[in-house]
Amino acid sequence: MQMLSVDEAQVARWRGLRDEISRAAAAEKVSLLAAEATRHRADNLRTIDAAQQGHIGGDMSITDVLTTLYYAVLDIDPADPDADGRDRLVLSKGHCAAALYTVLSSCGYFSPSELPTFMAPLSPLNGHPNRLKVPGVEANTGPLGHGLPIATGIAKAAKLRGASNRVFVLLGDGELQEGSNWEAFMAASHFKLDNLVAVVDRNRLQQGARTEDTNSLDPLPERLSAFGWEVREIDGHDFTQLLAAFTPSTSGRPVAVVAHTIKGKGISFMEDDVAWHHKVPSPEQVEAALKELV
Ligand SMILES: Cc1ncc(C[n+]2csc(CCOP(=O)(O)OP(=O)(O)O)c2C)c(N)n1
Ligand SMILES: [Mg+2]
Repeated sequence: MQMLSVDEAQVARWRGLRDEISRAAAAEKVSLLAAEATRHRADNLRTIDAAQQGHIGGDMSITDVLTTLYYAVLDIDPADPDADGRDRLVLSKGHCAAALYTVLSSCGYFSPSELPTFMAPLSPLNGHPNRLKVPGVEANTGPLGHGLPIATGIAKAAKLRGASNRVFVLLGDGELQEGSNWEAFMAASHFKLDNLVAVVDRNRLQQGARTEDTNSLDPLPERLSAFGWEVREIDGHDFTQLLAAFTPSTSGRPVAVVAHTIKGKGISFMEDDVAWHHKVPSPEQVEAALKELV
């Protein structure tokens, strides 16, 4: 198996852009993040096109969340992916690995030139992320319902060590039908893990149907609040709201960000259509989508 290594030029670009975003006035911050997210959507689409496999709908719904975290929130160094005390992002909805790989490579954890190997035999860029193969990946995920329990453990370990890093976990909404999440919600509030942030990608679609027609989650904010979490409900495609939602806990409790999103966001014919959970676009559809994105 080939090994992935840091791409210094990409890291330099990431550092420059991240600095610019941190110094920019509010409106400029939003437009820099939006432009970067659009680039990520196009690269993600090309990755799925090269592989002829993937989960494009769920990738598009988390692109703005991931872009905000990696370009404006997480305390990380892509040139030193195992640094002690780094913030962590666990992608619990591991089927959306291509979205994570796109953003990690843009930060320079590895070269974006690796993206076309997504899901090819012997490529480390598997259909679901593996922390032993891909720098920047913090947990092996894919079987839904594991990321929050893992992130809860990482956050508890940080507390035990007196470390001040934060732990973020990105979950699907259909994924919340797995009971393991609710054990972790309970444990995290019991342990007062105010260093833990669970972002729910509330796109209201799961693999083959709407969440509310399958096993309803509403009233989701109230349920999370009843489990002892500080709940922040936002538009998950609004960068101003995303930046505000990722500020540290003010309550001493773990934070749940319910991010209302659109599956397929940014590609008009894919938006809010369950068919695009893991359908692969035709060459004509790729061309049409890229016209909307670039
Ligand atoms: C335990 C488990 N059961 C089933 C699957 C198959 N599966 C992959 S994605 C998915 C739907 C997930 O829906 P959601 O969490 O809402 O994700 P998104 O809408 O973001 O794609 C399912 C059932 C799985 N990966 N793990
Ligand atoms: Mg969903």
